[in-house]
Amino acid sequence: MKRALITGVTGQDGSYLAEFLLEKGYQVYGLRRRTSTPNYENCESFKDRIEWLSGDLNDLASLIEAVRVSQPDEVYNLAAQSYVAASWPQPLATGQMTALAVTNMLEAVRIAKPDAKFYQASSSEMFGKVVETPQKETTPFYPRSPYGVAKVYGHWITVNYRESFDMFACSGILFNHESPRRGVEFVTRKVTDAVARIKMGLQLELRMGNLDSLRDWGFAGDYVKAMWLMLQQETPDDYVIATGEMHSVRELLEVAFSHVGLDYRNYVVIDQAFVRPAEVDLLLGDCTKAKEKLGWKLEVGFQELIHMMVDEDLKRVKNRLRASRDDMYSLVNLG
Ligand code: NDP
Ligand code: GDR
Repeated sequence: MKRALITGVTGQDGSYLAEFLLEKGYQVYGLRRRTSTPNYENCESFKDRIEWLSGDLNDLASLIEAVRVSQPDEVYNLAAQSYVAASWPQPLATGQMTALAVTNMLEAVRIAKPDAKFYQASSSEMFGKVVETPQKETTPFYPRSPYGVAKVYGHWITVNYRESFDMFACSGILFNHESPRRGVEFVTRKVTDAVARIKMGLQLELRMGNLDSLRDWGFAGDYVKAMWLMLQQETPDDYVIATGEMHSVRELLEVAFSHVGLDYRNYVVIDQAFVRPAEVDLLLGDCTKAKEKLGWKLEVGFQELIHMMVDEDLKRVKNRLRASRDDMYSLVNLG
């Protein structure tokens, strides 16, 4: 039985990856930091099948212990401060969690299980300002946020450990990928959650930032398969994972609102609070290398993805409404 250690397992990607590896018969170890209230929501249906380890990216001792205990064949380093907008007000915390912590994780592997294969969650945010489109593995980086700068560090330290210590370390340069498990502050989920709440009469408007930015949005379930494929190769390498299609935030609004018969123009209000100090105007990836070398392929397209997210949010909102109505009835009956 193969063993995998995942950091960031409670997040969007970590939960899809854990599910995927469990289905493949892996023993999955999930590293989670202490939180004052449990946040297993993304892992709810399979959390009893994961071996949970306690640790924090900023605490090297806890990472060494996690690697020592799990003795993994594969390590997926997904944990990070992953919200770009939060990286301006928290540049140092972002630097610690998204940049330096990668060195912590690489050191833990080098010390406790040097032959483990290592995956680093790099990002299309490293490309930042447009230098070349579509963006591929050889496109120069020009990050536009403290988050993007931190990810560039994480990328290069992974390459450096591969070249310095002969470690099997790969960096996946993934473009935006979304799902019903996406955090609600990211733009796709913010929109689909609002669509559901507006449809059910719980929200009147949606406050947004830059509607003109263009992104290459794919489905997280497809992207975690690419992470795994990278670690199944004979030699470690870096790969871009993307759909090769780009859509504006405005288009996202159109697709999401029209799915429930609404016109976004009646609800969206532009709010400067959501406009960033420096924007990444467009991201469009070329994943020819991943298709040819990994045999990776995309299964869910943009429209299908947004419809899936709206449908899931509608279900969630309706369930919550039903539960609070039931609570109210039982209170009335008790009275
Ligand atoms: P999420 O924000 O959903 O998940 C981040 C995870 O990191 C959470 O499990 C979080 O734990 C954990 N984490 C954060 N800080 C620490 C810490 N100090 N110690 C231990 N764990 C910590 O991100 P995604 O799943 O969307 O992304 C996964 C990775 O991929 C991230 O590194 C992200 O930057 C990168 N990436 C994501 C892309 C995307 O479009 N989704 C694209 C390219 C790269 P907790 O639940 O406790 O907060
Ligand atoms: P991004 O994702 O910054 O690309 O990073 P996000 O969904 O936050 O923003 C995408 C684009 O939408 C614009 N936008 C808004 N964004 C948010 N969150 N809220 C708004 O109200 C809003 N209005 C417009 C943004 O300006 C931006 O242009 C994601 C993260 O998952 C990173 O961790 C990952 O590395 C990259 O994708 C690839």
